[in-house]
Amino acid sequence: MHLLLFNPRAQKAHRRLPLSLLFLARALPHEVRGPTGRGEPLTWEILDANVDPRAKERAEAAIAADPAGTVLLVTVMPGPQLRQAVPWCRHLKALWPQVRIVWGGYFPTVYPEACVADPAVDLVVLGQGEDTLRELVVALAAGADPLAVPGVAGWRDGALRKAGARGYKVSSRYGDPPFHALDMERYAARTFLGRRTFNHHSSVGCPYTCNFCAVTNMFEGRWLADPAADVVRVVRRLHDQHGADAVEFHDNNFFAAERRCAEVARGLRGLGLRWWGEGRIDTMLGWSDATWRLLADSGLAMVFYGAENADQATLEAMNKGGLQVHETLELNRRAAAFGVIPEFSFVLGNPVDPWGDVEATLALIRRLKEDNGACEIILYMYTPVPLPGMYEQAVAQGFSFPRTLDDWLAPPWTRYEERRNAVTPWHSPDLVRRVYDFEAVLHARWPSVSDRNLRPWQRRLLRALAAPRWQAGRTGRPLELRALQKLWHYRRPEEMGF
Ligand code: B12
Repeated sequence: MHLLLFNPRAQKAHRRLPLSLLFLARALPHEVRGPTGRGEPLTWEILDANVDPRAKERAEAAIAADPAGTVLLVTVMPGPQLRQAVPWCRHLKALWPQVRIVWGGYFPTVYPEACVADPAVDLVVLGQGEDTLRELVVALAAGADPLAVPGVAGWRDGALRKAGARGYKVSSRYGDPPFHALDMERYAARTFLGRRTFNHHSSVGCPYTCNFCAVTNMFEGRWLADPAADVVRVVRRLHDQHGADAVEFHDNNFFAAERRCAEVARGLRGLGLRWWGEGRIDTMLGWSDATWRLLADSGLAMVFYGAENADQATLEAMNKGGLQVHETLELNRRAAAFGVIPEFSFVLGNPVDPWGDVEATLALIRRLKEDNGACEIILYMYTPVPLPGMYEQAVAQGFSFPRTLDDWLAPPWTRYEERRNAVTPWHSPDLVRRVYDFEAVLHARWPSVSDRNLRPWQRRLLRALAAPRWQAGRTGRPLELRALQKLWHYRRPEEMGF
């Protein structure tokens, strides 16, 4: 049996290690048993359309060689990956009906029914995939029922059928990622952090249950972290063997435990790395000066924080775990004192009082910039995820999710999960324009450090042109700024990040 672990193309300019697939490969057996009990070798390869323009062709050649003996494993995020995966998998199924196609990752985990209802997808794996995939390939090879494997879902008798739930494990227990399976040179990315940036993921889940976040659907408040020693070992490998000078930790919440982070920082100190991760404002505000200094000394350059909103009632409606608006202001000053850039992400236009929270949040952003011009701002429009809380209010206002993959591919929905467009009944075009006009002025007045295209003189010019608008709070229709941003291919931080 041969497994094709496939990463569909995401957006342009994202050369990041396909960790979902690399991690899955850690748990695969070398051999499986066929229906008669005879052992046969299990082989696998990772094909990544983000770095290899011929990835699809290679997959098709492998399937054509042995359709019944090949399993195509596709990792799917909403947006561009979904747009690629759906027509391609349908095409493959039409050509080679015997090939088995299994999807996993965030999209199938959150919306399994839409996936397995489509004839292009045989099965989906829900949540953490290592154990499930290992047991699934054993079942498939033996001709056993795959829907008896916990963590697998499929379509039976016209309905979604889920096997039992699967527990979660500390990720590093499956071993280190098999970097040898990839051409690592292709992943050494130039970013504002460094010339050779690699990514790692050192924990599973998140201890919080914010009701607007897809991670909650997947992990329901569980957080299992790799021990600091395992994190340091992998990063040192990236540094020593692959020349990393910067690391992005893609964990949902890297900074959830002070002791672990301090230990990681101790282990990274002296390597000359610059690094980035996601954390919570209230958690890190409570950390000692000694830990902050250690983090800064180890090369921590920027931390992504979900500040979400300036309206306290909205934060509560989001189940944001007790975060107070004033803590965002305090953290902004604290991070500045240690030379760490805070990158604040906001979720605007919630169904409770969309105009109220937008105006309050834009005012907060002005204060944050006045206190610390280096802070970075990321703006998203609120889009529901199917979790109790604001989602119910959204449904009451007429919101409903697509039911099929074709619906997901219809124009407003493809952009929906990118959190930019208004397909929600409570986002009026005026509200969306208010936010994006403000954003254009904000990014001209304070161009993001993560954009590596802009030259210093271009930054100066944008800043000077935007200054009168910013000072007067006159952000309506900034056509001249937009034109320059477009001309110079300015990239907003959320286009560069995650
Ligand atoms: C890296 C990343 C990206 C990179 C992708 C790089 C790449 N190589 O493809 C980039 C920057 C391109 C990206 C873009 C976007 N992303 Co993104 N991204 C992430 C991030 C930070 C890490 C993903 C990761 O590698 N995790 C580590 C691996 C090990 O975990 P995993 O992916 O969950 O994989 C495990 C299981 O899911 C499962 N599994 C996964 N795939 C498969 C496949 C098979 C066959 C099987 C059996 C199992 C399986 O097994 C794996 C091992 O246990 C996650 C958040 C996070 N921390 O996970 C968001 C996240 C996945 N992204 C998200 C979104 C929404 C996007 C965007 C659509 C928009 C945006 N603004 O964020 C864009 C567009 C995506 C696209 N399709 O182009 C959401 C998904 C929400 C949802 N409802 O599905 C997440 C969860 C962030 C969030 N909190 O909202 N992203």
